[in-house]
Amino acid sequence: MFPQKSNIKDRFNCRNSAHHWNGLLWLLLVGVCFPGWFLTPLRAGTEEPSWNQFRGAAGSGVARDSQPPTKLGPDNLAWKIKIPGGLSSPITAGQRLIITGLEGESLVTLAFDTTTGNQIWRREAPKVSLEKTHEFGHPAASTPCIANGRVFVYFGSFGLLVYDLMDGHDLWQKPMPTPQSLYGMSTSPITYGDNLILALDDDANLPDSKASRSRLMAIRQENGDPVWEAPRPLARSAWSTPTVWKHDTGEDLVVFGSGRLCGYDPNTGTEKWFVTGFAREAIVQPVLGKGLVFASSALGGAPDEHADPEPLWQAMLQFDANGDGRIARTEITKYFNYPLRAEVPVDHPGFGIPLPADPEKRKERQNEIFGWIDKNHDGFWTHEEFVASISSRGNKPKLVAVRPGGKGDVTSTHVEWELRKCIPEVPSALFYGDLLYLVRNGGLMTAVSPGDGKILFDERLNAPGQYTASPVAAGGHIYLVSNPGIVSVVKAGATFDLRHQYNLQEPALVTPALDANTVYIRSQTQLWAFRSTPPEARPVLPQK
Ligand SMILES: [Ca+2]
Ligand SMILES: [Ca+2]
Repeated sequence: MFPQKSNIKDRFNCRNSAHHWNGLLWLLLVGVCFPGWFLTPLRAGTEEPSWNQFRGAAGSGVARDSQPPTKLGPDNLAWKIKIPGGLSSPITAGQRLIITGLEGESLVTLAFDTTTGNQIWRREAPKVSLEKTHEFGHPAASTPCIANGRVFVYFGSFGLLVYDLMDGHDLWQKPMPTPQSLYGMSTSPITYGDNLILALDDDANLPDSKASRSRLMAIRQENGDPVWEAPRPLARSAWSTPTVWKHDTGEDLVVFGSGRLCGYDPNTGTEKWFVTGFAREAIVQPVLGKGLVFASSALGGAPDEHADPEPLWQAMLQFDANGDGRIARTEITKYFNYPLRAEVPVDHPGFGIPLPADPEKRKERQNEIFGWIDKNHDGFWTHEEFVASISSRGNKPKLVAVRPGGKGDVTSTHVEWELRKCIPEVPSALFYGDLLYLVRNGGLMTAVSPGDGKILFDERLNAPGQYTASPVAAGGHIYLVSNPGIVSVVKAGATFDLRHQYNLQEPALVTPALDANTVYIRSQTQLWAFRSTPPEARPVLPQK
């Protein structure tokens, strides 16, 4: 009942053949005058997916042969449409753009025409109870992916749904138990050959076991049949998306989990190597460049190994009800917590680690947290105890660069270099034009030399606030989006060069998508398409 793969391909080819004839004539006329334009328009209409998964093709965050606008504004806003809420990124293939979201209680997948912004199809996931998510999460946080005319959608609340890219009809679906996750699921499926790869890290244990239910799986894209499944018994909930690493000695599937970066054989799921010493919260996607793989963690967004504990202590003193400069066990109230982010109010869920909603369990957890710092068990947190605890905290922020070819624990053998400051919490790094770029809370952008970890610059974007979206790049420019909704455009290079900023005037937490000439940005309620002038609309310059 479902169209065969070949039919889907035929439909693509028919659609594109006319385009190719027109395009060929056009290229003969125009390409002679402007050879630099040759590649861009041709790729725009081909069936090659342009930004087909989280952070684009191969998860690089980079669109090759692409020239999106370097200034965003009403002049190049091709369209803007109202969309349901969600934290998944837009993805594109040819003329289709896909997003997921939550409309009322319905998990939806929407397809738009990239040229016009018109909706082409809309599908609702079967009704399921929605997974509980932290304020930092969302039931539609995983980015779908596209391969061979199919759209693969993962919702933590349901499992996998697969639709036809052109008309949205059902191809197959695979309900899966919702993993138990501190913030809610956000990992995204990726494509590998004819398979789909999905990492489901989980806080729940296997039956009658202390090992976690976490698993990594490869599934056939055509029909959902399992290819292999690898247990990850040590892994607890995580929010990262795997990366396929092609290197000199083969291919690794790199999976970042709680405290550990692992390399697997992507054809069998056999674990090959791992690096330890990360914080418990694994969020960023592993990034490739210069023959290395990069991954980082920063608990609570503290970017620096030598973070100042004073702002955290000052925040904690809000619990010092009797003003004696100590926090007593009897001063534990509803929001008492181990502080992570001094810049948000104590009643904000981001202030500390996630706490159970159930009052009894919450109290139990808070008492446990109290014990972490009250080392002498006298029933008080003193300033001295607090500072000592923060300073000696393990798993400090770090970014590592790993060489390929290792076996087993390669922490001491294959780590090329480590960086202990300027580490982002949520945004993945970006490798572009031979440099590694980072952006972190507060609007600080860092360029790092990928060969040795040397910091080339660490500069303010003058767009403060938290950063959740990962930076993306095309046409020699890097696009960075702050949670308050400021888009910064920075020229790529070893010297900081902020070129342009645009205020979306509403929060934006989602990694943008790029195609040949457009940057697509999802803000809280809108999807924006900023498009550079197509070459055919530009004035024809006299030939030299
Ligand atoms: Ca007190
Ligand atoms: Ca004490």
